[in-house]
Amino acid sequence: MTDAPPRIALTRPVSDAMAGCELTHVQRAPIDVALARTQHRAYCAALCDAGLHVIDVPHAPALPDSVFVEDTSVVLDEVAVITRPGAASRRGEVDAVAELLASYRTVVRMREPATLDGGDVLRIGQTLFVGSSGRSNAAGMAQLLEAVKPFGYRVVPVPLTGCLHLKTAVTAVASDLLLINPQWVDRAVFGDMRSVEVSPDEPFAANALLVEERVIYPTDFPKTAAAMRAAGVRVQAVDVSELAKAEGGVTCCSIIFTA
Ligand code: CIR
Repeated sequence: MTDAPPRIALTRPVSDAMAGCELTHVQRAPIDVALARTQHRAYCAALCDAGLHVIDVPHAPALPDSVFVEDTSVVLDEVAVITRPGAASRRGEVDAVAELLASYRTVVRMREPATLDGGDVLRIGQTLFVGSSGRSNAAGMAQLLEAVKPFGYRVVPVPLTGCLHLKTAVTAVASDLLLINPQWVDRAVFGDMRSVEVSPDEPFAANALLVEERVIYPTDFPKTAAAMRAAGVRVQAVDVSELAKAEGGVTCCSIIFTA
């Protein structure tokens, strides 16, 4: 019998410059960087607890948003696509991630004029739903399709209003269950998949991280957490309040794949 290949989570430490992060739909509020680091460590511990092997991308103290590694790549079993992030201030984040991913996958890099953030990409089976956000453009989607089509994936652009990324509006919390804010994305895009709606007074609650049969989920959204539990989802709560001030959620802080 051979051992299953390890499941890996790439993460990146909180930057010293995090207070200078990009913000689009969130008002700037003071960020306690020390507390953000403590919360990020607890998040990494939750990933370890789920059985993932956590590997740090080298610290980038001068890149404010570098903790949000998700945006730098789209990693599938067959290929890793390195994005060209929509915010110019974030383009320096990709090289270190590409270098690490090259140990595990063939790496394909997006080129100008493409822009795309990994936070806009929701994979359901062989479909990559991609948010038509302020960060991801048509050239980005075309280059993503070019990279993944040989492996049988399709790319479906998804209109989005009122939030930063597609996965701010919708994530998968089980293989056949979505968590969605219907104010920001049209549920019909996802066909007849079942869904749990966020509580109307918790609009940012649709970003959940499904890992190994559990969902890592912010403590900030108790009503939506209760609705997920009622639907049979195992919820593991983590406090990520300081990361939320930088407009980040729980999917943003890791890149998860099988080695
Ligand atoms: C940004 O605006 O790019 C960061 N402050 C937040 C990125 C969050 N990433 C994500 O949702 N995937």
